[in-house]
Amino acid sequence: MEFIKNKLAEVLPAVREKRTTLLKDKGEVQIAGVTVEQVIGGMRGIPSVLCDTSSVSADEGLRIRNIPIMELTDQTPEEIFFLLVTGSKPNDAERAQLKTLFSAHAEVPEYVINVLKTMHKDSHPMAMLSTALLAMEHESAFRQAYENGAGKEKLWEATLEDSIMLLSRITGIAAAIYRLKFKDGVLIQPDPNADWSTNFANMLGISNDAAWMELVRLYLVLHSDHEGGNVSAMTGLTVGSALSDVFYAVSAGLNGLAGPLHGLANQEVLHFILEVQQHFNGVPSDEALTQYCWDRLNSGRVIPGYGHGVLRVTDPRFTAFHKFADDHNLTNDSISIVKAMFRIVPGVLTEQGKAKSPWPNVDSISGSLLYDFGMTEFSFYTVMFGVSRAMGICSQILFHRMVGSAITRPKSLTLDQLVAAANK
Ligand code: CMX
Repeated sequence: MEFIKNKLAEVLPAVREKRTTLLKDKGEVQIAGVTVEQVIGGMRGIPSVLCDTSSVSADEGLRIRNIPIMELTDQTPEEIFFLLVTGSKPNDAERAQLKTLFSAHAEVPEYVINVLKTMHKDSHPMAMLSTALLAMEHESAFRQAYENGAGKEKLWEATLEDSIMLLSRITGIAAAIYRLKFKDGVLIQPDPNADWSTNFANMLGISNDAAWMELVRLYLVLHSDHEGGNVSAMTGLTVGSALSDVFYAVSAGLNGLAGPLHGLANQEVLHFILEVQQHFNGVPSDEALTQYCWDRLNSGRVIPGYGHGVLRVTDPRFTAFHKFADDHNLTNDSISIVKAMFRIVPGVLTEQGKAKSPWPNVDSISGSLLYDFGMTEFSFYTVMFGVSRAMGICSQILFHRMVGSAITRPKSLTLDQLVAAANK
């Protein structure tokens, strides 16, 4: 980890200087106004969160450190983590050291496995993941450093140490959840010499197929970060801004990811697809699927996997997964239904006229790929998302520790105060 610490120490002065100068010289400049609709509508679109790791535009989608995600689909997740935290791609020497950054310390302590084993059999896999992270909080180097009186300038170092420990273990924790809840409970030990995603794919114990390894790698890359305003990142950042350590913060962020309008949508999509498959005893005609979607909308439910708070085009992460399905000739019913949905849902949502974006997001396809390789337990899908998203939340918190951000504290209004402000 020293090589990342050194790299961050190298970039730190310039980042701090940029932020301090901006604050000093332009702190009073107004960059946006806020409408009543935005206050009522989930703060949608208010530019108010600082996030250097990635950005999401309406017309293109995700860029990590200003590189379009479609140009990063061949990377390993460790390389993506390096890019997220340092702002540049690793050189050859750094890439060699990154290879086992997480796997070398991947073993999950026995007490964490015991916590998972004592949870109720009906606990959702996301509740198990979040609990396991919280259970490790007492090991936080950040908490220790803070209690020992480390100054604000130095706290990022312990945040990096915590982040690497959390990420090293999270794949083993996720695999343990999968094997305890859905398989025979026998855990597969990590190989300290394998890279992070290969290890994760192995520990799940689903397949040794090279394409499965490739899918898990791609999955961890595509879900890693999605700027700072989404529910999971924003929650993690808010908790972290109180100088809570990353075990508290990532656990909290994942609790937000577990909602059906956010990361749980991938579970909802598979549920929907299997419902369709069962209802029609296979893949329906486009006409029949169109009617099925209208019936769902008319009963007041959303079409999961479609629409987005920021994106107004097809999510490039959907495109990357779609390409994976094509490249690997995946043609089972669930993939065929995903493709049929892509043909018809944008038209249906446009005709309905409510959703600001009728296009698919990443969740509309990710689960079907996992399903195709034999991971049929779809309540686990958001855990796969969460393992990857932990990288983004940790990186964003690390950035804020590096520049010494303030505690998050927006102002709330009562409904009457809002009415009064609107009528001024
Ligand atoms: N199906 C049906 N209606 C939809 C819709 C969809 N897929 N997407 C949006 N709408 C509706 C909204 O429910 C809202 O209706 P009301 O005015 O009755 O409340 C209206 O269209 C306007 O919403 P919007 O401004 O377009 O979307 P929001 O920014 O409020 O919400 C999101 C974004 C993602 C929550 C919404 O598109 C949605 O519910 N999609 C389905 C769930 C989903 O796929 N979530 C995953 C997103 C990606 C992720 O975070 O993982």
